[in-house]
Amino acid sequence: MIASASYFPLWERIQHYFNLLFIGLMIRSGIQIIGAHPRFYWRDSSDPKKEWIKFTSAKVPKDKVYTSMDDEVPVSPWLAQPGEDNLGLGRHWHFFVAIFWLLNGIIYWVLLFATGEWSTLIPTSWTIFPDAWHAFVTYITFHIPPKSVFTPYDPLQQLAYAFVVFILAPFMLVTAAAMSPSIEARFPWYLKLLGGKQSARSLHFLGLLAFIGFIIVHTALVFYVYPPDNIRNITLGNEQASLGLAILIFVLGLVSVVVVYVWATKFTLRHKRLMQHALGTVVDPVRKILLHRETSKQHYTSSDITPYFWVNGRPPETEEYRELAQNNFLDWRLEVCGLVEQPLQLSLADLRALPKVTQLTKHNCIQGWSGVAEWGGVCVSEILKLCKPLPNSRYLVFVSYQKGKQSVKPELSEALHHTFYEVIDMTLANHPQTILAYEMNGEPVPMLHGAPARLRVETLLGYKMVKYLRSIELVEDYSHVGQGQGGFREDFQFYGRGAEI
Ligand SMILES: Nc1nc2c(c(=O)[nH]1)N[C@H]1C(S)=C(S)[C@@H](COP(=O)(O)O)O[C@H]1N2
Ligand SMILES: [Mo]
Repeated sequence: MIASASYFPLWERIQHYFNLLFIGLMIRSGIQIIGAHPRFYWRDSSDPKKEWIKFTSAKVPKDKVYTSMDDEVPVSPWLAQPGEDNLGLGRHWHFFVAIFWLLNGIIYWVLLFATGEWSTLIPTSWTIFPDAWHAFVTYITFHIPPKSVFTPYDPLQQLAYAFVVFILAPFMLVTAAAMSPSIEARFPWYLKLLGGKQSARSLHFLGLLAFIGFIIVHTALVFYVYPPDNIRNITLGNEQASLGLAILIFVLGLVSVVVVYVWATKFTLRHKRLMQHALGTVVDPVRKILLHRETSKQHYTSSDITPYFWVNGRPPETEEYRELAQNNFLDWRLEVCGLVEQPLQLSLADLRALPKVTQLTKHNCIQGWSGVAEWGGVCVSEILKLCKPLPNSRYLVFVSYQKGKQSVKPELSEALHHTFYEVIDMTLANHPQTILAYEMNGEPVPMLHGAPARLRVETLLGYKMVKYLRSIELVEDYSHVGQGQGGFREDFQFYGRGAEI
């Protein structure tokens, strides 16, 4: 037993506090994200018949169009950050906090090894296992080990902490990275290692459960086993410290965490656009530097094609589109306009006459589902060669025949009348697997999946891949388009500006 030395240095106590603050936000925003597609699978087909667990009572109807957005479940703001059906903002929070949680973790690791504190966590003798078993039996039979066992942790505690710090936390990062469409597209082998997108997502979820389980047991034991000493250690770092002061700091610490959580939730729900921008200011540069330039190296095989492929976004309900469809899209013209030397009106036959590419790729919806299909069409770079962008053109605005219509909530009623569009920049437009697809799995693109042509950008999330294409406009700046956020989903659902994660 160490006599009175300060077991827990100040840096460790401060980092413990920040870890608590961050992990709660990570869990709450994670729950928000789960609500957007409350089903888990092991296979990338995301076939609801093959889910292994779900958090919705909804059944997927067979007789009508049921989109993945219809399947979303709103989550109470008491649980999720920020709550309701705010997937976009929940993701902003998740990535924003993840950056700081990771930084906190890295500093912690460095200090652990720099100060020799590591020896309190990393076992150096095999006897840790029988000793930990012994401790387990002690606790499970509602006994408390003698004080002398804690140096400063008991063997079971030491193993559990080492597991969380050196295995569980890195595991969350590894499985998280495998869910980014750009990482999947650029390093398909990495995704394979984890058994695919849905397997990575399921493993990430199991990691969440492990974290929650750990937090519950950890907190329970703090209050069950020598609580006054624990509260002194957590706050003041040693067991000789004043208990009154320790309790005061402890309570203030917890209250401050609750205040931050309540503020973060209320403020985000009240100022969605502001928070979309504020959190994006931190997340966007990181995402852009790491992922924006990665190109897709996906080459799945036809045996990977998933028979089940969720739909998101219904076919346009206008007379104009109905007539085009009735006539097999013979009269359809894709307009290419804006800052170009040569404006174009391309028929389907024109598109088919251009060099054709086919690609077998994985589609990743922001909500969490995935599917593999073969897409056939023409590279967007070919279109750019034809229309000759002017030097000041920087973005491509892909406009749909469809009006965004996915919610009947009053706050989104504005969205009912807005044309679906999404913007990508020249870098993405010139990626080799950025195509206008007019075929899916060897057939003309089916109505539900975007007939007669839709965009495919294989390093991005699905929401960028506009279906039912009407036109492509080249612009220097997109702040005048829609609500100016770079797309329908960014405008009305507060999704991130980039779609690489
Ligand atoms: N016009 C239009 N395009 C759209 C959407 C939409 O609602 N309308 N949804 C997007 C989203 S969020 C996804 S995930 C994919 C879904 O493509 P799918 O319906 O072919 O599966 O289309 C994208 N393109
Ligand atoms: Mo999506």
